Amino acid sequence: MNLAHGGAINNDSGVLRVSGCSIIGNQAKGLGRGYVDTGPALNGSSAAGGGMYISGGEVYLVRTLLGSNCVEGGDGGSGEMGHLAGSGGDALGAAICLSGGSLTITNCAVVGNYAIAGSAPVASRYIGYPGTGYGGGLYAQAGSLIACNSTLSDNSAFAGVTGGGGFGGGPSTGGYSFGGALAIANATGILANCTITQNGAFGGTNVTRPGSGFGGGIAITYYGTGTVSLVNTILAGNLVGGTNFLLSDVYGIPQSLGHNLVGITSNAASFVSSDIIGQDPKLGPLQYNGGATPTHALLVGSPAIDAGAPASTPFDQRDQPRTIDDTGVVNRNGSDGTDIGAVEANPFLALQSITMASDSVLVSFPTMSSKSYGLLYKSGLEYTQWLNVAGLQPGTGGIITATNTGPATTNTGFYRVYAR
Ligand SMILES: [Ca+2]
Ligand SMILES: [Ca+2]
Repeated sequence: MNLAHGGAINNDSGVLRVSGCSIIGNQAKGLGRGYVDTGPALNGSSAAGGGMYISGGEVYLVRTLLGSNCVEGGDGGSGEMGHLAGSGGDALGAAICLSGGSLTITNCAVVGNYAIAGSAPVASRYIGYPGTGYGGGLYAQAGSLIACNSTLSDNSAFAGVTGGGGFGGGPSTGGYSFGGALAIANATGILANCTITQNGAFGGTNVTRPGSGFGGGIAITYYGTGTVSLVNTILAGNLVGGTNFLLSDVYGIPQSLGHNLVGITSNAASFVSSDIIGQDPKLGPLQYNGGATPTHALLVGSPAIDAGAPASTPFDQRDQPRTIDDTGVVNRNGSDGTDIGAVEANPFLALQSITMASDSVLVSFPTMSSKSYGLLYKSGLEYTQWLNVAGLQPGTGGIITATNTGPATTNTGFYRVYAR
């Protein structure tokens, strides 16, 4: 098969625990084919798991960033007249391909990964078929997947392109792709308190018949028997592309365990009354908002705030406290004040950490996006004035850090933060 498996890690048995790591910029690439002047053309090979391939055992990822990994199917070759052109190889799971065993992801970010299926030759005489892209972030072919307090953002699944054939072969169709963030085939998936946004599934280009993308966020492939269950999860702002670019968050029918926020779905009936359908989750940009991995903070007015079910963990993706019941927001749909998604908004102003870096002092605190924050400092508690340092900084919805330059050489220092 010449199947390329696992750009960085390949796990087929045993227990693997990965904590506090970055799995970045790895690649699994299938073999591409060129011209064959006698006999049939050759197919490009498939590739699986740009960052990690799991065929068995138990894998636990904690506080780990999976970023900019790529899985790429090989291009099909062309051959002499009278033979079909070769087909492009499939691309299976840009960050991780799970084909057996179990994968548990906690407090992780799966961001900026891309699956690119192989192309059929552009100038072939007879039809070659482009490869299919599965899972711009994760592809769960088989086995069991659990993701909790994690962000899947900016991942893309691209189908193979084809130029079609001449001489009666006719133009074939551009390829298909499934699941910009996550594709599920025969696996069982459970997503709890995850944020899945800004992912895309894109069909392959073709002059006359472009392919299609299915499920910009999550796709449950039509030929599989897999299921995915969602609770307290944001699934919004994802895209599919082919002939047109459209917002599309889920393809197939997920199982709702309640309290999800889903943007665009053609299967709204599969959701339950505590789910929020068709609303903008009001997310901040992907960035470090405290913690080991990047997140999308909740902006003020987000319908995800205080709309979740009681959480299964006492912390969010950033290891910040959960649940925080915002006294200024009425709890929705029977929520206890837990937020939907990977991040718990914190409206209560308090210093979170004070650390020294060279001669400066770094002071961190939680913020809301509607306010600006200032830092006050004095070197002793008596007979000195509070000094304004670091200027006013806009809140982001996450943890921000103000820098007091210079005073780390003094023995004592006191800090207060204020909002306005
Ligand atoms: Ca809350
Ligand atoms: Ca509340």
